[in-house]
Amino acid sequence: MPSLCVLGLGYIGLPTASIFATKGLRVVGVDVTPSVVETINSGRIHIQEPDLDVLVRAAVQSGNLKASLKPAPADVFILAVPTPFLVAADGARIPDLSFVEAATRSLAPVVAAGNLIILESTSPVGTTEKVKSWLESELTKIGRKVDGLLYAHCPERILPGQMLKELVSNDRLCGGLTPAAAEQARDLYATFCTAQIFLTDARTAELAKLTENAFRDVNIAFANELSLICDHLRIDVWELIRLANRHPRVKILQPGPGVGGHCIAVDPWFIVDAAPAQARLMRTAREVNDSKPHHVVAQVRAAAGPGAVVACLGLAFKANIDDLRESPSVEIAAHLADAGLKVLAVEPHVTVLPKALQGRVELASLDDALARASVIVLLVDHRAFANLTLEQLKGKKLIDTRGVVRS
Ligand code: SAJ
Repeated sequence: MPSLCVLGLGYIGLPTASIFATKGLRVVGVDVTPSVVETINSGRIHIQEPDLDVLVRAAVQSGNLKASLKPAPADVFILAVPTPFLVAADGARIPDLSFVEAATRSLAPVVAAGNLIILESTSPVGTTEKVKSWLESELTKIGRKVDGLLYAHCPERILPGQMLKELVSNDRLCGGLTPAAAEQARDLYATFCTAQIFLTDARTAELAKLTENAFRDVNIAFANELSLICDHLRIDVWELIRLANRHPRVKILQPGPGVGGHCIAVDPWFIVDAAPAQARLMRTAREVNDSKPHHVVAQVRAAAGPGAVVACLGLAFKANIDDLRESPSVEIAAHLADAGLKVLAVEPHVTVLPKALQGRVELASLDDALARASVIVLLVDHRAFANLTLEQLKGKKLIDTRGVVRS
């Protein structure tokens, strides 16, 4: 069995490294943050995902997973570091590949002939080719010559909240810079992946991953745009979508307070950056989704008198998870506090508010918030809010961005 070195122990790298380790491969997981390395080596985790703690504990206890600050020699290297974007002065979103470049260059002292280097990070088209040229230039710099390196892009498609299930059961793409690289990557993932593994070239795999998230973003934007149209025309958008979806070929998604998370709100920009003249629909979808939190803030401000108490139900970026990063709900709560309203946040999945809200917003229980607030803004369709009724909210103003509260 090949040995592995996984660079980046976040939401993708940690489950991936751990599942390989539990299948008997020897894995060194690398992270630049000392506390992450210590936490994992003690069999604990620094991120939240159902059952990930059990998997990581099993991987560490088996002796097959070791975390380290520095890469170690291995047969296969997997890059699973973040690929965010930077906002330029003119507002353009520019992919930030600095983490991928740094991780790639860090491999130069340890790679050996015939090693396979897999880029798992969601990346703009052409990044796998860049990985090759960064590594080659770093090898030249340190005076090493390493033959026969193979490169592939194998994007991750797992859904936060169901990662461990989807890691095993989702179909995978292996895009090689050469067919041999794609084949080797396929053989590796077949260790744990029970679904189909499709081979392609690296550029197609890169664009396929971006396309999947752009597709979802455009579809969510359609639903969000409908919600704006319905607000304008005083039509119930939930009823409208329910009825339109009775058509056999119509499947409209659900509107919400905006699109959060680290993928769908980011990846379409990589396509827009690469093909700005062509990617008109994707750019507009991003703009529609990014504007939705401002629409919600305007609705709440119109409903709330000066100094009113507003209850924000949910802060996570989507239902039934505790991930508050890049969450439109957090953005909305912050804007409402800025507007001088007293904001109570109800988020059953956390015990501490994110920094952006600390000292400005009060974390409250659902009962407390419902008793004190005159305006209720439902932001996340958590199971904890599923039984709310209009009767319970009598006398209060309700802005239900997820269509949860029923009569
Ligand atoms: N949302 C809506 N309405 C909907 C569906 C979603 O407003 O009908 C919102 C959610 O509330 C959330 C955002 O969109 O704020 C994104 O949520 P999501 O569940 O659609 O997706 P993510 O970001 O959790 O995970 C996505 C997935 N991609 C696709 O479904 C195409 C996942 O498979 C990817 O692996 C992941 O991005 C990633 O890492 O790229």
